[in-house]
Amino acid sequence: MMGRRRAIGVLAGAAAMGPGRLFADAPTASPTDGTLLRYGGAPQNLATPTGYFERLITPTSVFFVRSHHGPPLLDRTRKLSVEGLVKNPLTLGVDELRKQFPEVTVTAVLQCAGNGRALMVPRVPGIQWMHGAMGQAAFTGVRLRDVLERAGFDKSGGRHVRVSGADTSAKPSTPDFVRSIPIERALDPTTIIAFKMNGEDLTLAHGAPMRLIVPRWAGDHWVKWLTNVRLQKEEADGFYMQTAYRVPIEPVEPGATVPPEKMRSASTFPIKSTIGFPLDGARVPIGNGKQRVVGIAFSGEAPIAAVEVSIDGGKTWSAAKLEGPSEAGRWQVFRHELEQTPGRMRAIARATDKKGNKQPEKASWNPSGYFWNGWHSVEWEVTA
Ligand SMILES: Nc1nc2c(c(=O)[nH]1)N[C@H]1C(S)=C(S)[C@@H](COP(=O)(O)O)O[C@H]1N2
Ligand SMILES: [Mo]
Repeated sequence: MMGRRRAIGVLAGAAAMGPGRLFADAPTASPTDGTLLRYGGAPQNLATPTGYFERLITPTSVFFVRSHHGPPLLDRTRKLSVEGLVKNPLTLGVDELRKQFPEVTVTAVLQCAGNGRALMVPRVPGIQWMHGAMGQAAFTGVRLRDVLERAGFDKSGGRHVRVSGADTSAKPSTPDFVRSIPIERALDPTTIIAFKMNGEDLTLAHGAPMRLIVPRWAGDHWVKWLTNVRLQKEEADGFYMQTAYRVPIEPVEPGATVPPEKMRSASTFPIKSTIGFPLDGARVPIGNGKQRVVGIAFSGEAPIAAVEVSIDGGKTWSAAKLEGPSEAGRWQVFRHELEQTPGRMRAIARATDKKGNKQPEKASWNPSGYFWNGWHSVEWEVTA
């Protein structure tokens, strides 16, 4: 078995080389032994190994991490201020949130917009994530709507909720991570200020003491180490809102340059499925001839309707069984049993949601490599 340090080295190398030499799916580099996969040498960009994408909840210890600047100090008493176009500005710690508002738990996919960027052709700059910049967890907290209502928000003037956290950049030239969400999204009952993940207090890497949860929308909206919520007229200024995390309004040719006015904020993530078992490159004994293909599927637009699996390169497809609650922004596990024969086998998965969105064979290219959602396939070797 390849050790953790070796796997890290291979991934850092893969990131430097770009598509064509991708190792993150190799079974030895994608263990399920409780380690995360480190990208580009940065300790705060950690991927969940693909082998975990066969269960409904991703354990927190192997849940991917993406932090632009690294975490601030751990301070569980840090307060959140709610201000701007509100009648009663508030200052709240986790204790006040728990005492003053009803607690809710939302199970949702947290996915970085750049997940799968390494698979974009032509290559685009940025962290070369393969499949592991996503996970699903149960988040517990209070509704942002309830907090805004308590603050007496101005419904006519306040159109955007600006959110920022306690992390700061080590380099003065790099801006802080500041985002905003439109008021409609802030009032959505699934948008919550969370202080727990999978039943435990939030860990520092995932935003302790509190973070924003914006189900169905990409991870960049899910601000960690939340310290400030400000209702204002305009979208937030700054690099992370006005330059980064933007996608073309209309599809563009691969490799195209897209002017800023033809871009919009990357919000709802598209339909996708990923196979977690078997791992790409595995060698498996034939056994009784049965093999299972297991993975996860989700869409930010609608609940999943079906996942199909093909073992003949996409000529014929069979419906897989779905497990778990069916909701937009929440993943279900799919499971399919097939007959395996000695030699090389390849399985492809594709998903459809209840609005009729179909996972495309090839993802649509965009300059930042966001929302890769092409068909995922794995190859394994069956030994007699
Ligand atoms: N304050 C703050 N919040 C942040 C970030 C950050 O750098 N700083 N990164 C965002 C991005 S781009 C993603 S994908 C998610 C990742 O959440 P996780 O590390 O808990 O998986 O956090 C988001 N929230
Ligand atoms: Mo992200």
